[in-house]
Amino acid sequence: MANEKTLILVKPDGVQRGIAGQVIARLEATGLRIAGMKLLQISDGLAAEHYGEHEGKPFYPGLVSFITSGPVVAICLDGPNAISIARKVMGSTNPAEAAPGTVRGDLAIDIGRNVIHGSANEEDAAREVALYFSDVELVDYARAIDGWIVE
Ligand code: D4T
Repeated sequence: MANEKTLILVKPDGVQRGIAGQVIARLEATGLRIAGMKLLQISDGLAAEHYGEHEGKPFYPGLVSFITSGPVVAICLDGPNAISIARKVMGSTNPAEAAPGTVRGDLAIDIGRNVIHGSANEEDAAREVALYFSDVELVDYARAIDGWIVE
């Protein structure tokens, strides 16, 4: 099992709706380890760096104005297959297609207000974790329960 780090954002809608704790609890309950976490306001510059791949698409201006519209909670999760495990908990991008039991399936209805971001692959994860966290903000620690989570 490959150990990975992934970048999660509880988007401004999740913070404003007061469901950030629920979202974090669902991710935390998988057993993935929280390596970094903070509340921040995303600047226009950071939004452009984060969502550069979508520049030029019809939904890009709305995406940038939404992600900069209020604070987000940024989380770095660490563990075996962290990227795909977190994506599974998040559910499909469009909440209308997201399975019940997922964050987007249970807590959202609109693709433009889909509560959570998670890195899509290893390359994006490395880039995004470095965008939001400096080395000293990522804490490497063991948990007494680790042996009950990973064989
Ligand atoms: P993020 O990046 O937020 O985790 O979402 P996904 O990885 O699941 O999906 P994405 O990169 O394709 O889309 C980024 C972001 O744009 C919003 N969006 C997307 C939108 O508002 N309208 C659209 O048509 C699409 C495709 C939702 C997520």
